[in-house]
Amino acid sequence: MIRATSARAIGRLCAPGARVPAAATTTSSRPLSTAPPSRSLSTVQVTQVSGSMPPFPLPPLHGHSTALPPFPDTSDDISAETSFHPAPARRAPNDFLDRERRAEDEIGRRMGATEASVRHDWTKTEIAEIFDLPLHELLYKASTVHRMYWDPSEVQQCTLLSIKTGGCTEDCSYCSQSTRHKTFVKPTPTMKVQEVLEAARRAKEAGSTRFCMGAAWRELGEKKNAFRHILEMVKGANGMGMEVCCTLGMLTPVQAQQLKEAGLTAYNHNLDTSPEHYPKVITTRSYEDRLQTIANVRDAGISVCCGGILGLGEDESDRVGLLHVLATLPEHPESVPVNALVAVKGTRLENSGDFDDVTALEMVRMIATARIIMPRTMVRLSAGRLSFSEAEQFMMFQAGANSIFNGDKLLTTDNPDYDEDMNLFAKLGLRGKPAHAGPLEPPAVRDGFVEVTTVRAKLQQAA
Ligand code: SAM
Ligand code: DTB
Ligand code: SF4
Repeated sequence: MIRATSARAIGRLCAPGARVPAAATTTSSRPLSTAPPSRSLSTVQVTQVSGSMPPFPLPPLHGHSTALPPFPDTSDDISAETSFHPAPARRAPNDFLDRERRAEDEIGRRMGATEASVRHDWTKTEIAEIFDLPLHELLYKASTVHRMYWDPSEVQQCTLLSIKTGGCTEDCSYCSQSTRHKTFVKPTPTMKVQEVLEAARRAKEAGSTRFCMGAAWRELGEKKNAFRHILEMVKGANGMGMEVCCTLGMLTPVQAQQLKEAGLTAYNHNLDTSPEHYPKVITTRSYEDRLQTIANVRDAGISVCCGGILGLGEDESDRVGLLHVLATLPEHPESVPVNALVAVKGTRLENSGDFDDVTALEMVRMIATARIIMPRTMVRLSAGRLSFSEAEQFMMFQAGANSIFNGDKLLTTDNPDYDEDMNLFAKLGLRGKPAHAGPLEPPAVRDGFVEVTTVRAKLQQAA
């Protein structure tokens, strides 16, 4: 099933390089296995689900592993009916850090021959070995890892609104909003609070659960008045029951804290590409500047949304380089947007004409690698969807993408119509993720197909 040359990459997805969580040195109060008998591996419900397929090659249970459900029942769990299974589905807590804490006892997961874990010590070579797998193996692997950590039928829908468009002093070579480029974008003043909240209400009615406000700024800086209004927007959209995200450029620690207090869920701040390629794309700020804002956001307890763009003239080693930076951050981002360059007329990249268009297969390779090395992260299929067919987008969902931007506009460029996306969801059997609800328990976990190895079980085995 796995090529001999790729066995090293596959076999090392979790231990021995796996980060041993803090819980390894402490005594966790979590029971070794909270699985009710019907969930344990020994009941093997394979025959029920596999139908005409050959028996699922479940390994015998060893002393160090247990089918531990990672979604313990708690008062903040939200139940939801699923269309495919009679039992009510359970959800993890919505807070990303809360989910991470609950999983701190976990070393890794296995389903069939596929192993995965949340690691922070990836080397570039290991990531490159995964990235370079034959596409059929990579897709199979990513799809399996996706099912070990997520319910693949659930896709988050986010809506973008540009609350301050154009006139940006940065020189990002791809951007329609930079003053260095003569594009169709006309600089406009910051939108009024009420206008923004009206847009949030419309987004909510259209089924979006995360509302993302973007501003064409290098940094929030000393824009005190605008910031006061933004805090009101965050509070207002949060009060409507939406998750709220902002992307306003660089932030100080104090500004991040104020946004957190106003109810901000996530902050988008992309690294765009590898540290090596970055100076060829942007010269007016450094990679280090971006990492500093990401740290400020993380320290304020806001979920980090950080990803990049394919099509900036980078080569594959830059794509691996970006993934390496993301996967070795102190915490994996809550979400990683993968954008395909929207080549806007008048921008430096549109004019260069040097680069080929990003293909769907390149997107699949990037998304699949992100899914495997950051299994608990939401991977967002972001800008560029208009240039991909439904079948191509389907491949991207199969590769592990579980979030999109919906609505017919991104910030300044077009996105598929809302109705088109709803048709696509219906055709693919996908459904939107509710707001303020954690991810659904993966059916593969619920049905006992995923073996979860925990620190406690390992310690017990050693005793
Ligand atoms: N000014 C803020 C900043 O740069 O962080 C926030 C807005 S900025 C437009 C948000 C992100 O959109 C960028 O970091 C970039 O990754 C992405 N983006 C911008 N223009 C794009 C384009 N033409 N194609 C694909 N992604 C783009
Ligand atoms: C992200 O990674 N992609 C979104 C969001 N974060 C802010 C932005 C895409 C912008 C595409 C170009 C435009 O519409 O101006
Ligand atoms: Fe400005 Fe952001 Fe566009 Fe760069 S990406 S020019 S910082 S709006």
